[in-house]
Amino acid sequence: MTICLGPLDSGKTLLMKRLADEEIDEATVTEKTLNVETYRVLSPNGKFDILIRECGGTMAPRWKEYLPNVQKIMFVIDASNLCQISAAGVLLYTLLTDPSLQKVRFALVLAKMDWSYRQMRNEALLMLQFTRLKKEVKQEIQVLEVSALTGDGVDKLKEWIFDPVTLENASKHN
Ligand SMILES: Nc1nc2c(ncn2[C@@H]2O[C@H](COP(=O)(O)OP(=O)(O)OP(=O)(O)O)[C@@H](O)[C@H]2O)c(=O)[nH]1
Ligand SMILES: [Mg+2]
Repeated sequence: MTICLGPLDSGKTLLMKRLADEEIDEATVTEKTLNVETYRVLSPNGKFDILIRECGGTMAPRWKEYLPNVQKIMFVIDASNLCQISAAGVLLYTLLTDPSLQKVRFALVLAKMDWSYRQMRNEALLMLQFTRLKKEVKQEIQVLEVSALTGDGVDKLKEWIFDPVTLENASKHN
């Protein structure tokens, strides 16, 4: 199972809608995810699909209930809102140090890149102390930049989600 987590308003729902091939434009509105929402995401070759769950930011204290059987975590951060970064860092660190998540693969998804200026990616990673964090934790963390609004970077994220090697390992575990 792949799960999509991240702080409040970081852009999870719009990104999940984009991954689920829903129509998205400037007028698309999202509701706060107060619970858990499941999305069906089609593989790039269109041959199969998987289900991905989004847990809303408001329920961060209860994320743990949804983590058994999770092989991949997409952790979504709003790259255009650096004020939120420290909260995001605390949530991410809590997940990375959780003993039951040591074998999980992480994608750190910098969302809303259409709103961010170029340098913001580096600033976001700096504020997360990402270089240091990566040395301290066992998990592989792939950094991906996306905009759910424009669709930029979404193909790369799909490649990560449907990476054949990790999917194979995941099916062995089940
Ligand atoms: N410009 C821009 N705005 C975005 C993008 N993704 C999300 N937003 C906006 O950011 C706000 C929050 O987006 P959501 O996707 O609902 O955020 P969320 O992470 O699901 O929030 P919770 O479910 O409350 O945790 C909405 O107003 C979205 O339209 C993006 O890629 N670009
Ligand atoms: Mg949501």
